[in-house]
Amino acid sequence: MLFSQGLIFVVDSNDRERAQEAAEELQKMLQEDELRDAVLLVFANKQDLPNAMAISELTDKLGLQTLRSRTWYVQATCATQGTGLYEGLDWLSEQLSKR
Ligand SMILES: Nc1nc2c(ncn2[C@@H]2O[C@H](COP(=O)(O)OP(=O)(O)OP(=O)(O)O)[C@@H](O)[C@H]2O)c(=O)[nH]1
Ligand SMILES: [Mg+2]
Repeated sequence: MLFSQGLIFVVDSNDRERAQEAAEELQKMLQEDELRDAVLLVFANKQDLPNAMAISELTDKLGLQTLRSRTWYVQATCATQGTGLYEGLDWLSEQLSKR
């Protein structure tokens, strides 16, 4: 069995209607045995849009504060402009190098 060391979860910060669906999908993935030890990087995408959920709101809606023994980080991104992508990957790379 292949165990992943990192999970990158991309969420649309502008899609309030589906934030709950995203949260459920994430929690389901985190229960997978293969992802047991994986660190979690969340790309809070579409942060350029004026009505996008703030990082704190998204963190709350995804239930990240309730995670037990999981290293996680939320990075604000704008995929169309490339903003935040390298910062997030730097964080992930740093976490994996510690292992
Ligand atoms: N403004 C903005 N648009 C983005 C960003 N990232 C992707 N997009 C655009 O979002 C569109 C795709 O929308 P998505 O929400 O990813 O996909 P979807 O078609 O709505 O399908 P779902 O996965 O069901 O939500 C494309 O036009 C992308 O160019 C971003 O950071 N900012
Ligand atoms: Mg969409």
